[in-house]
Amino acid sequence: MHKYLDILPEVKEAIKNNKPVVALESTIISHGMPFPQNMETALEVENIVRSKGAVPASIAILNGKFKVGLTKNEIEYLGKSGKKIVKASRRDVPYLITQKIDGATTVASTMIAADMAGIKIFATGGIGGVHREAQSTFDVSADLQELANTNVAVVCAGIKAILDLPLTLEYLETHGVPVLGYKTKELPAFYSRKSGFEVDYQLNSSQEIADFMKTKWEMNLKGGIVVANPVPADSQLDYDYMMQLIDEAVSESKRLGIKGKECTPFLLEKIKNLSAGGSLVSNVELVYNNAALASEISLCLF
Ligand code: PSU
Ligand code: MN
Repeated sequence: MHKYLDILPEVKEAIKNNKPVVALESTIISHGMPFPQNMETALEVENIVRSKGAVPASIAILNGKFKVGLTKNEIEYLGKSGKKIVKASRRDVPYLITQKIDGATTVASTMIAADMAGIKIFATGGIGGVHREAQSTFDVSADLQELANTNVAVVCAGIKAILDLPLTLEYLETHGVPVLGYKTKELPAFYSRKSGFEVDYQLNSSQEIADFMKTKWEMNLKGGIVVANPVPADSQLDYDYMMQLIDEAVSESKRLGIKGKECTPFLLEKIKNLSAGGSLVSNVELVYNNAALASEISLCLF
C-alpha cells in the first residue's frame, strides 16, 4: 500500500507516535474557490490546525502518489493551477496515479488517502450529496458512498443548500452513516445555520464526538461519520436570500447542460458571483471553523 503513499515526514512522525493529525482536501483549493483566496485559505487552515496542537495533512495526488501532507509550494501550485488540475474522486485515482497526472482530491478520495495513512479525522467545507432532481439525473456524489465504506469522520458545515437535503439524509441513513450535529439539533445548510431539517444526534463536546468515533470503529461498524458544524453566526448568510441565489444558479446549470463533476464547482462559482463574493467570505469562515473543531476532536482521540 505504501508504494502509493508519499507522507510528509512531519505527518508520518505524528501518525507513528499517535499524535493528533487532521486531514484536509484539495478539491476545495483547486475547484472550490478562486485564486488567491483558495491558497490563502488552505494555508490559514493549516495554521489553525497547528495552533490547536494538531498536525495538518492536506492531501492531493502528486507525481503518481497520494501525497499526504503538502508543502507550502505544493499548496500554492494547487491554488494557482485552479481548474487545470483534475478533480479526482474515487474512480479517478488509479488512472491519475498510473499516468502520473496530478489531481485535487475530493472528500471521497481524501478519505481514501487519509484511511490508507491512518488518519481518522478530516475537515472541509461541505460534502457532496444527492443533487436536486437526482430522481432523473442520478447525480449522487461519490462522497456519500465513501462515507458508507471508509472509516473517517468528516467535519463539514452541514449539507450544502445546492443539494437536496432530505434526500441526502435518506441516503446516509440507508448506508448507516450517522450525522452528528455539534451543539445543534438542526442540520446546518452550509452558508446558513438553519435548514428546517434535523441531524441524527446532537453532541455537545469534542470528547463526545471522539468517543462516538472510537465506539463505532471498535465495534467494526464500518464507514464514516458526518460531523455537522454550523457556520459561525456572524459569518452566516440569510437562508431565504441564499435559496433564491441557489435556485437561480441551479436553473442556469440546467440551461447550460452542466453535469457530472462540473456541477458542484459551477454552482459554487455562480453563487459566489450572484452574491457579489459574499458566499466566498462565508465559505472561508466556515472552513476555518471546521478545521478548529476537527483539531479539537483529534486531540480527544488519544
Ligand atoms: N463543498 C464545498 N466546496 C467544495 C466541495 C464541496 O463547499 O469544493 C468539493 C468537495 O471536494 C466535494 C466535491 O468532495 O466538491 C463534491 O463534488 P461532487 O458533487 O461532484 O461529488
Ligand atoms: Mn455529481
